[in-house]
Amino acid sequence: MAERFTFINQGKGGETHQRADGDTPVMTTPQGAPVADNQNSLKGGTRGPTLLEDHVLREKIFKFDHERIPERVVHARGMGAKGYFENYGDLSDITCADLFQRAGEQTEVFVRFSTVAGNKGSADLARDVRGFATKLYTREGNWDLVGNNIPVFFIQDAMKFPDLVHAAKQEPDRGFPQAQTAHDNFWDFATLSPESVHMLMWTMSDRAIPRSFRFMEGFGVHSFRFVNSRGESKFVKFHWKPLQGLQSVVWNEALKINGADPDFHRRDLWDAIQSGDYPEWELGVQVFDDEFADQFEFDILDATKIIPEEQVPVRPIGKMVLNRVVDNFFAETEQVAFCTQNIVRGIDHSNDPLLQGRNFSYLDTQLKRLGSPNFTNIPVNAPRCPVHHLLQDGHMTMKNPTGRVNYEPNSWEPEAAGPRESPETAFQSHPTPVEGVKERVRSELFADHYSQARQFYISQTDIEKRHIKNAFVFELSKVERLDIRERMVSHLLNVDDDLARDVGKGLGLKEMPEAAEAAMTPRTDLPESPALSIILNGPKSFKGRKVGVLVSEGVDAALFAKLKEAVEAEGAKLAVVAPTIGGVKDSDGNALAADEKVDGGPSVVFDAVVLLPSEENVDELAKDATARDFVDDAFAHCKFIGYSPAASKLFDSVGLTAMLDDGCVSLNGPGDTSKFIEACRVLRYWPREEKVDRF
Ligand code: HDE
Repeated sequence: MAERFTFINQGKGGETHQRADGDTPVMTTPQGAPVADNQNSLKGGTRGPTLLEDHVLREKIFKFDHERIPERVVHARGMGAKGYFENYGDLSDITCADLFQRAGEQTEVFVRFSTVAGNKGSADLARDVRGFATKLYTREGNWDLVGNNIPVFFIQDAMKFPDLVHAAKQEPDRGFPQAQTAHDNFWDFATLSPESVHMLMWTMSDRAIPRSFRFMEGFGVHSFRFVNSRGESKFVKFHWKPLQGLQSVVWNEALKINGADPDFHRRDLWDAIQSGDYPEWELGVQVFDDEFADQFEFDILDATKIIPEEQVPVRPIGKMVLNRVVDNFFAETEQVAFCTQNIVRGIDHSNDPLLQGRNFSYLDTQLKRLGSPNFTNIPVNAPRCPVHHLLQDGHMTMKNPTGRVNYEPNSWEPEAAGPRESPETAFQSHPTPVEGVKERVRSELFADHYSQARQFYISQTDIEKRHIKNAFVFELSKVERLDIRERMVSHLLNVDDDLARDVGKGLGLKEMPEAAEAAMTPRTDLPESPALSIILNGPKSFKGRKVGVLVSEGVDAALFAKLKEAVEAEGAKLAVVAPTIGGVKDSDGNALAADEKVDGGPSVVFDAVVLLPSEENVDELAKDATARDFVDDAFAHCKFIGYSPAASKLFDSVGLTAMLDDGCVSLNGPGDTSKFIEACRVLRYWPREEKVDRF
């Protein structure tokens, strides 16, 4: 404990002060002077004025006044975690990056997941892109792979980024809406920038409402380069694939989770790691040469395009395991400074104009946020390898450089001369030829804005297509201007006719608009890519998921015990939801502790639910509106529902008795519990959706 509050051991004579009563440390001022009274300020008389002389008070308030730093201009809300990357094998044929040379070698990692548009205090389940930023502390310097959970982006050129972000965030006059794109400014900008249509398909899909950070993919988005020790280079795209499988929530659920638990994603990651259920992602690469790049249908420098995995397979090259939470949220998650420019020998940038712009922006923003070019000395940002340079001074210099030499070349004797260049082991830009006239242009190859949007759409299952349509209708229904709504439908006509018509119908358009004018005729011959569907890439088991069990006094002890056993055998978790947080007595008279009171643990925060009321107390439970919501929502969100015979009264209370389907599994005896958990492996009972989703 003492260490938690001990900031810097001062070295000579700097032992922590100890209190006479044992091992609690003495509280000091930031200057190290012991504090006598942390409750009362210094006053001139018992009821007199506080004295300006009170340096203890002034310093305490001063530190407090300066606790906040500017929040990130985008990706303000995030959650960090620590772990390692383990390399699968020798990749020296394609890259000399040190971390990819030796099988089994581990490299320390820091990850920050985030939402993009909302402020730091916004809710986790916003419909939004998720940031997936990784810092790998390699032996040859930090490599930051600053990606998202969606493999394409809204815009093609960094020049458009401030406008995109302004349009997406709160409208400037009113300061709302918070953390959502369902407003006029965003859709106005997006529909005037047809390059965003592909990304809009992704953000209107369930990718934008992940169930957890643990169940989403990450993408480096841009094409990068791998370079081997012979100086040969190939292009590469990076993918993080969750070994937990993909999973998202449904939109109505997301809206409710935001109220029930705005920290849903943060808490999920924290709880999983703290309970030893460490999330893992495989790092995969799509490697391709210049010849492929030249014959590919689209420009590989265009961040609004993917290379389908079916065309260039993703080769797994290692695994990341997150096995530690942060020690301190501010020190690590807030102060971590990702910079796309942080790359290492063996990896290089490409000419993607978005990436080129990012390489300026990230370093610049860190200076604004962290206040000093010495942010590389903050522990979470400091390389783990030796650092020797002759750069110096500035705000918050943390090291005491010794010696006389701060320039190079110099002719001092080797021990005093300081660091020297090392071309053999250094990062070298791949010598790609550059030619052309200076001009503000966009490559013509970037002009196809619809073909891959269509490919994404046709690759989805019917359920996912329905969700995409519903999302467009929801978002555009919040847009006040009819012409903006129509403009979006005019773009959708270039993507898929059915999609456009259903969205038009959902918006109640009297007439369909003309299709938007396209710079290049959209292609309709791109094949489906199953890798783009979430449902087709779901988990193999129910591991890592959570079952909420609604109980009342007298809950069947044997059934509950069997259920718990089956849930835990699957590697899932069980939470008891009871009328009071004091829990209930089971049928054997034993106390069963509650994890949640029923209104604090609605069914939206669980992957599946079980209703275990007792015959004697079910009527009481059925009178409670939140207990009824628990059942009604679980059914509406297509969750698997296990239930004991007494639960029929709960179904009656919400008018569902006649609608029960195969997703509702009756637990008549202890043997049925494993059957229920097996059913849960597909996560949702989707056939129900058509019956409950009318608009
Ligand atoms: Fe970022 N982005 N971005 N971005 N971005 C930031 O850097 C920027 C883009 C991404 O958890 C900022 O430290 C520009 C694409 C993530 O700390 C800022 C452009 C992708 C994070 C910035 C882009 C990203 C950021 C804000 C267009 C996916 C969170 C605070 C040229 C490949 C990192 C900060 C974290 C954060 C600029 C586009 C991912 C302002 C100019 C494309 C995951 O520098």
